[in-house]
Amino acid sequence: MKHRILQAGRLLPSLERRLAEEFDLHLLANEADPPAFLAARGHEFVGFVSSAGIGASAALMDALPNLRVISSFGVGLDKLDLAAAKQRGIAVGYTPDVLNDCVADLAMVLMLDVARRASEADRFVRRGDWTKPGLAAFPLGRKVSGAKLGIVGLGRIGRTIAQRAAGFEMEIRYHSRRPVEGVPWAHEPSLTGLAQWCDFLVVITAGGAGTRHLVDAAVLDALGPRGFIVNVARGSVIDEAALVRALVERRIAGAGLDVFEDEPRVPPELFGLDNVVLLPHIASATEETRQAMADRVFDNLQGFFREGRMVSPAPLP
Ligand code: NAP
Ligand code: 8YV
Repeated sequence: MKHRILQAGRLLPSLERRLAEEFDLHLLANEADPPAFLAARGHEFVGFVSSAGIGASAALMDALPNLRVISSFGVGLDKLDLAAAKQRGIAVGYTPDVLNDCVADLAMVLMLDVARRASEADRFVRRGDWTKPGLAAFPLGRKVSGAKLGIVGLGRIGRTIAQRAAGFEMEIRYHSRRPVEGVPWAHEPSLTGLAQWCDFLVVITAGGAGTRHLVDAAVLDALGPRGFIVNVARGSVIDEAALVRALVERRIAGAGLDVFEDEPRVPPELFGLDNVVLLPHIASATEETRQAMADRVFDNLQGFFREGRMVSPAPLP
């Protein structure tokens, strides 16, 4: 008999097909009244497939009283209540490592784009400004190669960003709660100190309560009018209201943002600023990486039911 699995949201069609072949899959997205469905049929499910963006709350777990495993599409666990899962004996799988390359690549994209004004220059050309007689020349950008890079969070992705930045001959330091052993980059115990030192501050910590507004007005002021910030972690890690103020008042040089506090809502004050690059949370969004993430979601679930262990079990508190 096939295990009965509930899926939240929609995933890659190829993953949904594989899940439907292996399991008795039900899509919560097809239900007109999900809470009523969960109340009536929640007891049927032993597995739950979710994503970093949706997560799983304690209330959801309560609505699935026979749940044994959650397999999440993504590495971020900030929306998944790990303590509640542990308390209920529910195993959790996620997709670390397979997305390191693409998230790190996108951090470089944002750094280069905002500093070299690439998106702004593209708008300049499309508007026809390049051909307008008498118009001032396009403004100069800032050099990335050889600049000082501060990385906030030297985990799997942070390290991958550092490796790429080393290829740009950047001087690299990082901030995290503990120094990381065996890396050639200097640990900076004070985030404000790191911001003061660097030209580019790239944020790639975990999200959640522990890092909420880690980058606040004081850190932005330390970064200063020559400093750029890039966020590929979670919107919650930066005090977004303080960031908007700092950008509007030109107290920092610019920002490259893939993530926001209340996605998909982006503060409208940012739309008119040329020194800001805004992306719709696409750091892992390549065909190759999303397929690798999909494979890991499937392998975690299949591994749990066939062998009692997942390829990538999430660390439970
Ligand atoms: P990871 O290996 O667990 O690294 C997380 C890093 O954050 C660690 O170095 C950790 O170091 C640091 N950290 C945690 N709490 C901190 C704090 N309070 N202050 C300073 N540093 C802190 O995770 P990862 O795989 O690199 O992924 C990082 C995050 O990227 C994910 O959790 C996810 O939210 C985000 N992400 C975003 C996208 C996207 O599409 N934009 C894609 C993938 C991942 P210490 O514990 O030593 O402090
Ligand atoms: C996800 C992400 O693809 O992995 C994460 O934590 O933020 C992205 O890679 C996205 O959230 C889809 O759920």
